[in-house]
This record gives sequence, C-alpha cells and structure tokens, in this order.
Amino acid sequence: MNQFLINKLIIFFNLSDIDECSPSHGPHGGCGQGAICTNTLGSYSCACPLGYTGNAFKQCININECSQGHICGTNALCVDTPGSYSCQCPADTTGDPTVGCVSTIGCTQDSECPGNAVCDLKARTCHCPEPNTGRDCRRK
Ligand SMILES: [Ca+2]
Repeated sequence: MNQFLINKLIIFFNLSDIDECSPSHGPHGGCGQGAICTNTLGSYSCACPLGYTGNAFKQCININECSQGHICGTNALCVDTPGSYSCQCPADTTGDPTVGCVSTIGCTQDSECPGNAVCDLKARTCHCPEPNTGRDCRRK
C-alpha cells in the first residue's frame, strides 16, 4: 500500500498515527537504548541491530562473540568490539587471523611460514617475497 492510500485511510477512518520513533520520544523513539525503531500505522516495532542482543524495548546489549568459543584462527587473538569483533595475530606471528597465526621467529623450513612466505634459514624468520603481500603473504 502506498503512502497516498495510507493517508486516505487515516482520513477516512479518522485515525491519527503517532510516530513513536520521533526524536521527541527519546534518542531511540519508544525503543530501548541502541535499538532500531520502526514506526508503523497505529503502532511501532523495535529491533536490536546485528551483533546486539537483548530486549529491544529496554536495551540492546553488545554480543561478546569472543566468549562464544574459538571463532578466530589458531593462536589468534579475539577482540570484542561494539556490534562486532575482530581477529588479530599477536606480535611476532603472522598469517590470516581468521585461519591461523604462525610464529615468524624460529622457523626451520618454508612450511612453517604462512602463505608463500619462505624461511630465511640464517635469520630463522619468515620472509615474504614480492609480489606477495599482507600478513598471510599471498599474491594480491
Ligand atoms: Ca561484539
């Protein structure tokens, strides 16, 4: 139904819609903190955005994805953020943190280095030859 017909119905039935999502009802309308308010004819709805949980009419709470088991790669650090999370490789490691991080120190063969990286046997560190780039040392 288009807005024109909705307006005609409002006049016909003498309905008056209150916009519960208007800023005059608070920063989140009639919804709780952090919620998404959607005004509907004669009513409204509240929903928590992606990455949040809780009662949308009271308060939406950040989901700590890092407390829900191992969601990052092997040896990677999980960092919770509002509405999301990120995976990071700790210092002296490299790789794709969503897959796994490997130490860049003490390698003895190429297979111990990520992607196309090679082990510098003298320095015993992983070296990423061009044109490979990134922490996972892959061709872009
Ligand atoms: Ca989060």
